[in-house]
Amino acid sequence: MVEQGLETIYIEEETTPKPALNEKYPRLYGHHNCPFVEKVRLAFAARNAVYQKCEVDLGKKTPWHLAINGGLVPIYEFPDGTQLLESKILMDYAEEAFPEQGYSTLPVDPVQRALMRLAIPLSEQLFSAFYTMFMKKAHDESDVKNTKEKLQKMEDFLVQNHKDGSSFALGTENPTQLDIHFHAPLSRLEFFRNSCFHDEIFEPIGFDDYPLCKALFEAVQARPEFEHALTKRRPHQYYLEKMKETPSGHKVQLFLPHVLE
Ligand SMILES: N[C@@H](CCC(=O)N[C@@H](CS)C(=O)NCC(=O)O)C(=O)O
Repeated sequence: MVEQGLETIYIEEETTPKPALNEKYPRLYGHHNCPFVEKVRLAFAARNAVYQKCEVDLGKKTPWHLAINGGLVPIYEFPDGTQLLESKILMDYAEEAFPEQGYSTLPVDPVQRALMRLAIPLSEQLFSAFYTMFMKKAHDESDVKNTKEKLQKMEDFLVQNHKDGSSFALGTENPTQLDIHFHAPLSRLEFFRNSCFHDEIFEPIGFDDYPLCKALFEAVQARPEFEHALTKRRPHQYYLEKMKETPSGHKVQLFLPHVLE
């Protein structure tokens, strides 16, 4: 058997067999553009943890992937075949498995940790608000209003917790899990800028009117340890272009190969 290292594997066809277990390193099955997988990559990057990437075409799911968890990513697989699912579980795993490496993405103070967990749903609410706009593709005032309200809630949280010298949500030196969660919808909003959805989504929402949200996005993007873990603008915009050609109400599954870094 050929020894597997850290080279990225691509699963591009429904008939592609499951790759042999990597005997040396864990493997993250994912997709470059998936925000849940991105969160896991960032949490692992903060802990300087090494794994092999396996990029999956979610429009051409293999039977073995469907059998694992219905065809979702992320999946984290150990050399012995044990698999862990769910992005939040994996973010905590990264934190607990590598305590001596990199930095912690949890605030030290338990009150701040609790605040962080209370605030995570703000990112999920923002995501679903603009995803609704994006799925409909038609301009709808109530969707714009809803998205702006959710963005304002995030901005208010950032104002309340702001500390001079930090653009992160809890005023920390390094990003926390909350920054990783907030960054996911904020980056997808920012990536509408100058995209094929600029006029329909970016302009009416007015992302630039939420300065602390924007500063958080920029601070996460500027971290050198995240450089190879972040979803890049151009691959995301390929997906937006495909979405633009698709009838309203229809989803585009994250595809391969030309969306890659
Ligand atoms: N609760 C899961 C959600 C993961 C998820 O929805 N991933 C999307 C890609 S962004 C997916 O795998 N979609 C495939 C599908 O819906 O069939 C997590 O947090 O890990």
